[in-house]
Amino acid sequence: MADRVRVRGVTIHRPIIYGNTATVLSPAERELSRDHTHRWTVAVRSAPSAPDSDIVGGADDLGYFIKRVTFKLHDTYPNPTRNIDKPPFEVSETGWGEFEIQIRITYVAESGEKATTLYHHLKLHPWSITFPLPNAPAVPVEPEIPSPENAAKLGPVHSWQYDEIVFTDPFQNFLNLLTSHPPMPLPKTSLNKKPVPFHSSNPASLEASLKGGVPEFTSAMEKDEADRLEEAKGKIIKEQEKWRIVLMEKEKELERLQKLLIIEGVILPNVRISVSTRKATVLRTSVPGRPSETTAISSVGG
Ligand code: SLL
Repeated sequence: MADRVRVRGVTIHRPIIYGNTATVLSPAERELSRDHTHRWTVAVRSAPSAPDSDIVGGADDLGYFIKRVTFKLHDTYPNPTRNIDKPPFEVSETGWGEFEIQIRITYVAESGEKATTLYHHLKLHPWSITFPLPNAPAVPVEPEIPSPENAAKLGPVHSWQYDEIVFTDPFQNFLNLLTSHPPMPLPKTSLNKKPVPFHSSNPASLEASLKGGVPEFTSAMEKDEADRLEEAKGKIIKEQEKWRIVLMEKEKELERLQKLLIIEGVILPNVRISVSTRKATVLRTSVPGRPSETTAISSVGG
């Protein structure tokens, strides 16, 4: 019974990745499989990759705490809800289009934890720069969907997201289960010089990923991401300061022009004969070097 006691104040997490790889079907395969153009695998895996493996992530078996992963595919697939009850938690298919996949992770019964739902946009087509890079024109550098021949040359497409499943106040027995399966730590840096998984927030990673190779998650990525966030924050503060000054100048300018309008007597037809116009006349006569305007104002005001 003591096992069913929650350990208050404790959080414990497990790093995972979820996402997909995709490759272009060969011309012969494309002949055979109707309109299908790609073979893809969507998966939930442990974050570190096994040494010398071409598989992204998956060094640890997650079956000790995950009971089932349900992948909800597009309705154009037969039996779109795919339940996977043992590792590897993945679905491989062929198809022609990208779509959103709902991924539902159910934990082992003794965890007493509610299921987690994640979403992944199945990516078939190579990453391209379709967003503005600093100092670059905001136009696509390459077509969004290359020909199958060109896509094949670029190699497999990878789209993976790192995440951490956090358990708060876990049951004692579940905590024991988790601590008896420590996750393999991420390597500090990429062991086989594999490029980091591409993310649009980090254009440099696109360049790296275009060199080919299998991406691998490393703990250095976390630091890099933190550095990028810090740098972005600094840029935003600078921009804010710049625009604050511009705003202040514009407000001063507005005030000046408003005064001028009053002086010119054109601010509102009914203002022309109002007291403010007379006041403006007084004001304007004190402005040196513009005597002709003073005359004009006087005649309006009068
Ligand atoms: C699109 N909104 O139009 C998306 C839908 C659906 C992709 C993509 C099914 C393959 C099959 C398949 O590839 N669906 O017919 O078995 O791009």
